[in-house]
Amino acid sequence: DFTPTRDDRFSFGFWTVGWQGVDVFGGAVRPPLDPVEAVHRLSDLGAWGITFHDDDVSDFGTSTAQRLEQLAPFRRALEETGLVVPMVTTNLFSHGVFRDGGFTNNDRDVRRYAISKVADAIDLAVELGATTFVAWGGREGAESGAAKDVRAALDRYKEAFDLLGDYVVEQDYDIRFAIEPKPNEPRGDILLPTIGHALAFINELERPELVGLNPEVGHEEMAGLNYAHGIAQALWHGKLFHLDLNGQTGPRYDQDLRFGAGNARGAFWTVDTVETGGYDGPRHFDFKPPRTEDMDGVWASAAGCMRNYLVLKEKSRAFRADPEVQAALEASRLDQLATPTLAEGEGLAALRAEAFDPDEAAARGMGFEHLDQLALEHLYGIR
Ligand code: GLT
Ligand code: MN
Ligand code: MN
Repeated sequence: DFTPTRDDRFSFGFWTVGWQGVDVFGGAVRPPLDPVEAVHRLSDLGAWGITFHDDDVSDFGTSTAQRLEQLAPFRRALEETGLVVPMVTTNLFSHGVFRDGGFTNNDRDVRRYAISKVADAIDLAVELGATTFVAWGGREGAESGAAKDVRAALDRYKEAFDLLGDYVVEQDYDIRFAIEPKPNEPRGDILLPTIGHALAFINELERPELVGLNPEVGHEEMAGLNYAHGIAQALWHGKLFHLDLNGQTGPRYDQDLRFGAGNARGAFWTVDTVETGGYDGPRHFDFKPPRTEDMDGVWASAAGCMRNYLVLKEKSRAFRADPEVQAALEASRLDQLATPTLAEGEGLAALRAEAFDPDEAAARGMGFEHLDQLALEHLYGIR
């Protein structure tokens, strides 16, 4: 069956099940959720971990010492259930002080405050055993052209990560940063809008080895991009440190549907890539149970994320194990793609001396339609 266990390493942001349904057009529709209850409910559903922002679990502006004191019941719940905290992040977007962002705010005093807030949250993260620190720069951006000098803002963005990278090395902390791209919302245009932009940015940092990605399904799809391809490239660069799984239906506002809803075909290839591509981090869900739901609906939505993942994992396994699929993969020459273009010891001269008939090659079909039909039949449940 598709019952999650700890071995599946499913984790949830506290802000997901804790979201009260506040949106641009209306206020809260659900009561506040106690983090202690979240731990117990998620544990009962079969989750393995819970993640949070500094301000999710204690008030904005609280010192790390006070936060740790306030977190005592939460930590007791973790001990009772065995749930872990694999990732922690900072809220640099809710308070009005971050109206123009944190690390790239035009105001220098705000940037200095933002960096120190993140340093505090890193201390807290390490104290709770987290090894990944997510950085979603949702307010780093602009609505208009002259408002932001993008090159200066990227200098400041780099300055912040360089400083915080030095900090974790000096403290000998076992934690890495994972940047979460998003193209827009809440800003008109957000800096580091996609996986590709963020990868290029990381290569300009002083300690690139400490910084990777936390790509979210919906955020890449908002930009019209293929999430499975995006995380495959991040894996190729050794940069898939963490991920945010959820659902989205094409380029529109950030829907944060439960995983498997929205673009179901995309979800199939996402799971296939996560399971076969060498990713070994948490399967982390970042969704928002729709505002239509009461708390029963919230837990149904959370359970659905995990169940859909496990269903798609089984479908991916069955697809890969199907002899007809294996024959179709070979007919589509996936094995050739995996073979280097040059043989050992060969150089360009060998290629140039080769007799090749382009017309013969041009007559070959690739067989992808048959291959994809098999994939869809597995997804549709008839194979
Ligand atoms: C916020 C955002 C998410 C980010 C979270 C981490 S908070 O809910 O919409 O995509 O992952 O800061
Ligand atoms: Mn996210
Ligand atoms: Mn989102």
